[in-house]
Amino acid sequence: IVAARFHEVVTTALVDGALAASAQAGVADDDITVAWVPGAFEIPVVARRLADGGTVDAIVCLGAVIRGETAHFELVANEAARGIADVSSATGVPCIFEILATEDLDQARSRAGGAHGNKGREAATAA
Ligand code: INI
Repeated sequence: IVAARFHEVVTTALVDGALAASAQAGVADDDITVAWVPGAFEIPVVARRLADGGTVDAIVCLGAVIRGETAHFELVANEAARGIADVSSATGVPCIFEILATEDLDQARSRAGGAHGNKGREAATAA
């Protein structure tokens, strides 16, 4: 799991969901690594490092990008998506993309253990 600290109230809930789903699927705690990065923009470089290490079967990428009043939102969301897809295709290690991109914090929270489920859980299940 590579998770961004930015909007940590959301991303910790995503990580919790991913860990719970992994445990339910029979994955041992010792077989899971959780790497925290500052923001979604930094997820691809750490995912690449893990993929190149050759010790992981899949990488679950978790983050939350929430629209602000500048183009920064688009840049971060787009580059994270592109970077994660690049890691997958370059290394052959499946990288699950679950970086929430929402208009506001409420929409993000509802997808991190709220009314719309927990996307971290879905990501780990996909992995
Ligand atoms: N990072 C996020 O994970 N989510 C955001 O909403 C966000 N916004 O909007 O600024 C964000 N920015 C930080 C970015 O990911 C990098 O950490 C930063 O630019 C340093 O490279």
